[in-house]
Amino acid sequence: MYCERCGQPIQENEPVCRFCGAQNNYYKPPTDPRKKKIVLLLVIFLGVVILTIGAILGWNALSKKQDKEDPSSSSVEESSSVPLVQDSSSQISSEPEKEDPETSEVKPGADESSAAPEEESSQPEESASSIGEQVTETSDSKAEQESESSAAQESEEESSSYPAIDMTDIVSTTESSYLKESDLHYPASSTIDGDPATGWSEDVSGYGEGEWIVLSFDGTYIISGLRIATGLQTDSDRYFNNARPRQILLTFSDGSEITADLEDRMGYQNIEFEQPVASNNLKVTISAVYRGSKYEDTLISEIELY
Ligand SMILES: [Ca+2]
Repeated sequence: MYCERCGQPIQENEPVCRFCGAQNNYYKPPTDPRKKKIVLLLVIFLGVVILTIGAILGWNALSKKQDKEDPSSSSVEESSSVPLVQDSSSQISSEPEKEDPETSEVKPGADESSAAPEEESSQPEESASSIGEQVTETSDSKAEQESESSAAQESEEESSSYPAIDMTDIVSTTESSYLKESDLHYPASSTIDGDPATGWSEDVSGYGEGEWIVLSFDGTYIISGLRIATGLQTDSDRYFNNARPRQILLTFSDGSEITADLEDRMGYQNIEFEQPVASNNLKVTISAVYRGSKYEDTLISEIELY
């Protein structure tokens, strides 16, 4: 470009001709670089805002379209409010010992369905199948509980259908060993003869821990407890001269066991069971003894079942 007055070459950003001082009619002031930067940032910001709005609108439109196309997504939300699912989580929490890795996943799954409904509707098929599994597991655990409770009921009915034990129901006795001294015998049958002056004495070396007697019945009866007279209760001298059981193990025909600790005194001691037991025999084993001051023979004079 040239000066209109003197014809010398001039630049666009020169306000006047540097040769003649005439005004440059084509003068364009240089743009501020800071303004350029601000404009650029504004453009970028606006672009980001427009893109974000567009993405949100597009996502909502897509979600609505899928909702209309697939009715199962709405049934998922309904399923999540089905009481069965809530039942399953409460049942699980009330029975921690039954909890296994599969059922323990039920609770978090139910939480997710209520906390993130949008995510669920975007994956309707997967969510629906997981709800289906929950319902199936719930019905399984309910069936288990029902069968358990019915088994417990049957067991109770079975127990209550047997009569209470009476001493006349004992038809035979056996023992692991018994003492015979000339004409004096100390068999297990002496524990049920109603005479405290006679009794069963084991006949092994030592104090007879592990020796036992069995009282057999003519059927199955309910035993609620027993009264026992330990040692030989003829008199105080014979009582303390011989050994007395300090602890006995009671074993029933179903294999269940009760351990009973005994006092070291003459007379009857009462052992009442926490739960009555149905059995067709009773095994009494010497677990521990109070030592005799003269002899190593451990005796039981009387046992009464009730
Ligand atoms: Ca006796």
